[in-house]
Amino acid sequence: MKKVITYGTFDLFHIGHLEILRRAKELGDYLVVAISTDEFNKIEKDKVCTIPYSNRAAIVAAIKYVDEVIPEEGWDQKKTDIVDHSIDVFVIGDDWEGKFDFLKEVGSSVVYLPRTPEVSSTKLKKLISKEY
Ligand code: C2G
Repeated sequence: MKKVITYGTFDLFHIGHLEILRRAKELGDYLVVAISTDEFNKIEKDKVCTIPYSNRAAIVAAIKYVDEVIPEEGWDQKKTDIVDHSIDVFVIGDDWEGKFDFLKEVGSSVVYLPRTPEVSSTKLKKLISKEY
């Protein structure tokens, strides 16, 4: 079984998130998604999530491409995740191009996929804030 992992916040879930999960699953048989916790986002990513972790995790877990959801609590867990979950492929959007090549050291291939244009959680937040 070929196992794939990807990481993200997945706040205000949108087509860009769905498309990365769809394409990630195409690269293997089993997809693990590590979702940034509210604390990790706030402290490390300087992002305040609109949607709390529990809801973001439930939404992603319900997606047919996704086989398992785990929390992402820090920048440094990726190598451990890859070893502990016997991951073959690490996938993420190309906005991270080159940033995770070091994961090849623990035997995972590293794939950067083109982002879906024109959509982002930030844009959605701006649209929502204009309406209310
Ligand atoms: N994404 C995409 N197209 C978009 C928006 C996002 O392909 N229009 C992808 C991103 O490249 C990422 C995934 O969707 O692979 C999740 O995006 P975010 O929720 O913004 O995650 P991010 O803040 O990039 O967190 O340790 C890695 C981080 O957790 C990644």
